[in-house]
Order: sequence, then structure tokens, then C-alpha cells
Amino acid sequence: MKEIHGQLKADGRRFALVVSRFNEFITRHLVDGAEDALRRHGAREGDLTRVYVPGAFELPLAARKVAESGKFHAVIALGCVIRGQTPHFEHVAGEAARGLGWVALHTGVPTSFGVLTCDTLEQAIERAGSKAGNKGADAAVTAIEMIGVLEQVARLE
Ligand code: INI
Repeated sequence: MKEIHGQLKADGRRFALVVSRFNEFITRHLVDGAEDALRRHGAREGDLTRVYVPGAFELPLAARKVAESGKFHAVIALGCVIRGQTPHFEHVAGEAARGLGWVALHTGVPTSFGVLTCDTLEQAIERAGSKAGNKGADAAVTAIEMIGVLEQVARLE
């Protein structure tokens, strides 16, 4: 019986954080959480790159180009969509989720979904480093784990 678990080892890995500037007062905390998690798992400063885009809708295209560059072991997409702010919440949030899923599947590069989709600003604050944790950190740990999982799957005999 074989069992695969991704090691939480980030040293020697290169990460791109693709970050939405919309709701920047929230997304900057997701960036802090993600980078802190990467460092705590051994990632080096020089192996982290931030790519900023205007909004969550733009995350998939930038994530795709970054993944296709072949320069990164994983992409961590960070954004914040708040229902109260837009009648097209479903479109923005839906396209971000669908598009980032597409990027992962079509490039084979782990691409994690650190996009908050909230009803209220209060919920966003809770998920960006207060009582509901930090979803940027969660997305970073997911990326680290997926690198390990895919590496081991590739080594299966
Ligand atoms: N982009 C976000 O990242 N979050 C939002 O809450 C949001 N709202 O509320 O509209 C938002 N809109 C901008 C969108 O992502 C695109 O940048 C824009 O439509 C141009 O393509």
C-alpha cells in the first residue's frame, strides 16, 4: 500500500504571489500572511516574487503567464471580493475561481486560491488575519503541500 503526503518544505522552492490591488487594505494582509507562512516553512526571500493586478478578475491571466514562465514551483493567487460592493460579485468571484482552477489544470503548476469571497467587509477582516485566521497563509501552505504531492506522484514507480 502506497500513500503520498506532501511535505511542508518550502526551502529551495520559488513562489509567485499574484495579488489583486482591489480591496488592497485587505489583500495586503493576505500577502503578509502568505509570505510569513512561506518563510516559516523555509522559503528564502529571493525566491518570492509579487505580481500585482488591478482586481480579482485579472488574477487568472496573470497567474497563467506566471505559471507558464516555468520560473516558479507554485503560484499563490490573493484577492478579496466583497458582495456588498458589487452587483456583479458572482461574475468576478466566479471567474476568479474558474480561471485559477483552469490555470492549475492546464499548466500543471500548483495554483492556490487565496481569494476571499465575502458578504461583508467584516467577514473579510476576519479572514485576513483576525478571528478566522489568514486565508493568505492557508493558500501558501496549500501551495507548499501541493508541490510536494506532485513531486512524489511524479516519482511513483
Ligand atoms: N475586484 C475585486 O478584486 N474585488 C471586488 O470586490 C471587486 N468589485 O467589488 O467589483 C472587483 N472588481 C474589479 C474586477 O476584479 C476587475 O478588476 C474589473 O472588472 C476590470 O476587469
